[in-house]
Amino acid sequence: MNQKKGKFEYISNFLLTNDNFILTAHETPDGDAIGSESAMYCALKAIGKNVIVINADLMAEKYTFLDYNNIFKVLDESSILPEDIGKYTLIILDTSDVDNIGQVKDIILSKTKNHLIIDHHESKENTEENILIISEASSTCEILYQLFDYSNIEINFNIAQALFVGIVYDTGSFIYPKTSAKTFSIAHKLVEKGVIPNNIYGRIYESNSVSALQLQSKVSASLKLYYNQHVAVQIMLKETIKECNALYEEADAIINIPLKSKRIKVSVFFKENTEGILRCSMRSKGNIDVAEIAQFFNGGGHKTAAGFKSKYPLDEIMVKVLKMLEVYFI
Ligand SMILES: [Mn+2]
Repeated sequence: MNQKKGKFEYISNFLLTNDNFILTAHETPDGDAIGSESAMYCALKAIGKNVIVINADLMAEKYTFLDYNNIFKVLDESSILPEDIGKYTLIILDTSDVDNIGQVKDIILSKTKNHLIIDHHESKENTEENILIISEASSTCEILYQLFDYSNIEINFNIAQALFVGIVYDTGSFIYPKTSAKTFSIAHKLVEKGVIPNNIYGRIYESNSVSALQLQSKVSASLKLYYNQHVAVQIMLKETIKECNALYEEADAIINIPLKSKRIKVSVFFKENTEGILRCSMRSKGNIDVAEIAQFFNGGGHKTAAGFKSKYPLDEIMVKVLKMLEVYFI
């Protein structure tokens, strides 16, 4: 607890006493990643700081309402970085693994003065003051609320709305395992700031494109069941994304569908992005630790939600992952 307080103090003091910040988050940024960046941007601007937001990937259309000032940038060859980038601090949000920030690692992290990490994914014990990881927090947004509160940064409506999106997204609307009394108490305070939960629901869950619906239908058709119907496997190839004229990130919720069946204990989703890079995402119920499997393949996550980038071809990695799950079902 004291160590946590020490880190809040260090990071809070760091934010107040430094002037130039670049914010980033993990590749294919989700609701918590975008919510964290948006909230941190607004908070730092409110205390007079210079802030840039740059991600490796484009955000899904449904989150663009959180880009209040139209400042979110995607890093590419034509990106114009500040000449004095050596005076900036990179703040990495919602991942503690610098290999998850895509090109930002090589193009930005290597040039900035220093960096901070704020995250809630399981990770190795760390004592560095610039790394704040609270793995019991439901979301990075939940940590940011506490950090702003600690730093006496006023939570205005825009900050509240961004934080609420991150919390709703990462808790699956207040139902995933890390949803705690603290999560609800923070959500309560955000709603008091004017956030309308039903409005957020509509924006996050009722704003998908028709392409996303078609993609879901094709991916669902790939469903195969293993281990006496306890494990569901779905596959999305890059051709499928193209056929549907959809975006890679529009597939992010498909993994949750199989778990709606009582019998399914693990949902595995092998998905290629449009460049053909293969990722394996896993979700589980109860005591099945998919983070352990993800870590074995150099990925990470939480006990019931984890993933990794595969360096093996699809057929090979599928066999390996199923083999590792076998112990739970024999
Ligand atoms: Mn998160």
